[in-house]
Amino acid sequence: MSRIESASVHVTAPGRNYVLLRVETSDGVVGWGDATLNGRELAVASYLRDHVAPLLAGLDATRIEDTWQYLYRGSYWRGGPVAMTAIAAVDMALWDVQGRTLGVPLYQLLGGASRNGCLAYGHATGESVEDLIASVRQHLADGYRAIRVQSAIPGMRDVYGVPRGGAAYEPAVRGARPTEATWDTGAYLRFIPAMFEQVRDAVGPDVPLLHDAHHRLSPREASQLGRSLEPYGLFWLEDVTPVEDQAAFRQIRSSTTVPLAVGEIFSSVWDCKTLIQERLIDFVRASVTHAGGISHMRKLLAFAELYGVRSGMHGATDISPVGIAANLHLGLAINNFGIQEHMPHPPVTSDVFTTAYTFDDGYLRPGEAPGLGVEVDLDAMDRFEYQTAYLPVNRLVDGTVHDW
Ligand code: EZ4
Ligand code: CO
Repeated sequence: MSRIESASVHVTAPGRNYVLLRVETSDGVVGWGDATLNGRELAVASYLRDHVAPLLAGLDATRIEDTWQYLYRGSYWRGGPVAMTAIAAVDMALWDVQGRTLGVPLYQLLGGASRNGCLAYGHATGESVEDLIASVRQHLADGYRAIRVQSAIPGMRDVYGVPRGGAAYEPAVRGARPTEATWDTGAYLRFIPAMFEQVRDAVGPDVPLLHDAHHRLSPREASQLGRSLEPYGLFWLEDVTPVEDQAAFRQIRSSTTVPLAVGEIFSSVWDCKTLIQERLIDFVRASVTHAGGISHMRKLLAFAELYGVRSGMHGATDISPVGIAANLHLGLAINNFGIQEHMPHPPVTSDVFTTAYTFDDGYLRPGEAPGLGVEVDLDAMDRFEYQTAYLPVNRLVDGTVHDW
């Protein structure tokens, strides 16, 4: 029997902060799990280092479900992003070990491929609509078959998802405190329909376009935005309102037919049970890294399949290549895959991570390497020290704290 010999936590920062769990078995097989929770990285590192890793040594490495239940039910304090990200890392690492032990890519253990590749969407941004349209065209030239569009908004200093000076967008900012953004809902609601009109005019009706409202609207405002965007045939409108109150989506759903995606901050199926069961959304954005690993995401997406809700897993740069690989193996295997967010990591990331997954012709593919198919360079990790970094805090024009 293969036992867990050791479990160690690694914090590194090639381009941005990452937390990784490394599991090694008595047979000398190594598996990796992603434990990165943007802006709260060290809380998960401590949860793993202080409370989980010591419990893993000696367990049967093949008992993945049992270990998941042991950590979830066994902690008594179940759920929440910190615990569920920690459990996800253990789960991913054990599935990685299992795939490597058997010499098969993980998707083969999840039922095999259900498609040729995972349709990916890229992020087009612009400080003006003209720049945004140029960015959409560039993405099309790069092979993307679906594109998220975010642009600066006249009168607003900084807008979610839009970097200054054409730099690549990275949500977290290094520094001792979060940066502060200013938000004006009225200006946003007036501008976005006009933006979509111009983008659609420029690129034609066929390109699937997405947009992220990033939790800033009330249910009524979300309904208004959804309606105003119906003529432009969006693939999805994301995170229109904060989602602690799942019932709020009943109001939005009954007011607009725009396809809705939500859930990059979900920790488990309990955060979206009503949304799925009442068909209040079209895509669920939960990811393997933040929602309990492969074992839990499989159940969440199997439940979603019953109600015609498809996957749209979070894939921003704060999910490490290990977590992205996990999303891809699962996405390839399930029937109700929808789309995968693709925000390529900067080149420096590959100093630490070597991935078997590829992006080609608009599709991400997990590759055929055993397990998750991501190699992590232990020595290289030490060259990139953790630096405090936070997601921005958002305030209204009068200074009131708002949702970011
Ligand atoms: O806010 O990755 O759709 N993608 C997003 C991202 C998330 C960050 C959070 O860590 O909304 O920008
Ligand atoms: Co988002």
